[in-house]
Amino acid sequence: MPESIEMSMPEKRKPYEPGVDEIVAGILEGNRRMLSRAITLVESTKPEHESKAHEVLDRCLAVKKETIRIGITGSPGAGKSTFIESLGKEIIAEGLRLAVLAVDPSSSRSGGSILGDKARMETLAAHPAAFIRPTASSGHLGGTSPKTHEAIVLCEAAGFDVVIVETVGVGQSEITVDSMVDFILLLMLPGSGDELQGIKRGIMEIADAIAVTKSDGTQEPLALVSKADSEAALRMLPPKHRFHERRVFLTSSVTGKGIGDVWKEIRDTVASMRRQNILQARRKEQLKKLLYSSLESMLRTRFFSNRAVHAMLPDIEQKVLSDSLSPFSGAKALLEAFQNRT
Ligand SMILES: Nc1nc2c(ncn2[C@@H]2O[C@H](COP(=O)(O)OP(=O)(O)O)[C@@H](O)[C@H]2O)c(=O)[nH]1
Ligand SMILES: [Mg+2]
Repeated sequence: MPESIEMSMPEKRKPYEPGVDEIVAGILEGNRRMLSRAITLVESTKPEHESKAHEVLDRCLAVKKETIRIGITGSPGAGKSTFIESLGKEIIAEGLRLAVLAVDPSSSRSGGSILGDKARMETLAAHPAAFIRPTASSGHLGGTSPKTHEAIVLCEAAGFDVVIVETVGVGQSEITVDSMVDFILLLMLPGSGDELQGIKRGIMEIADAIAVTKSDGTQEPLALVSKADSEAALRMLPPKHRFHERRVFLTSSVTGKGIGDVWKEIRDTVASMRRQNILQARRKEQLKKLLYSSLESMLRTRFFSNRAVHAMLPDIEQKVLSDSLSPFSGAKALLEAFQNRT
């Protein structure tokens, strides 16, 4: 129908923009094109898209379903996308519908593989029960931002039972992803024992399970050593959930080894969290975080797009740089200008 409207007005080249009702109806029907549009809308930084995005989100949030949200993290090249393809096949084989929100390494400088994620997830990309949405990491390390939470909500309203978020393990991205998923799986390459110290420790603390990837061929003995190392490292860490013991799996996306076990672990853990009401409490806590992160981002947008602030900013910055004004007094002056806006 949109096409016919465009064709009937050939002189106006403005692209057809569906309204909130049409977008929501499309999402609820499971229309992927509408889902994609809605995700683009929530990701948009244009002020005129904000209220439309919020209306769509409000109505999608009202759709309640028992879903599973999984975060998959690890260094570039750890095998995340390939792993998601294998895990995804297990998931859709059970008749579940799967959405993948993937960091697309080809659109960021973080490296990783040269091929886009859609090529890594060939089967899923072509499967009617799966939806893959690559996200550029636009300014957010690891590719996840609070907007990812909004995208999850939209995917669930569109009928997806499982949502996987792929993120590059760089610290902050895990904290962000932990605030929006039920279960975090950390993927580690065989022999990456040094990752168990230092910054990677923080990532281990929020992981619910670890998979040592590429446990096939000549890498197998090394993977076995890494598994033992990871188990030892996990024993040193406080538990994430008191009821749940973190396990380490050996997996291969080439032979399929361990993939089914990982899926069972995720499914069973989430089901058990749901039975004990831990999942519901966790999701409420996550909504609260989303409230504050939304508030912060709205305040920031309004602040920096404020005319008075905009006009004063270069001068204040100059004064701070020339030591004639302290950064604190500068910030205060800008805030006062913002508060006095008409
Ligand atoms: N041998 C082997 N290679 C793998 C496996 N999984 C991924 N790879 C290879 O590792 C490279 C990086 O994989 P990719 O999924 O793009 O990693 P990502 O950057 O973490 O998403 C690719 O060349 C894959 O073919 C595996 O289970 N076994
Ligand atoms: Mg990838």
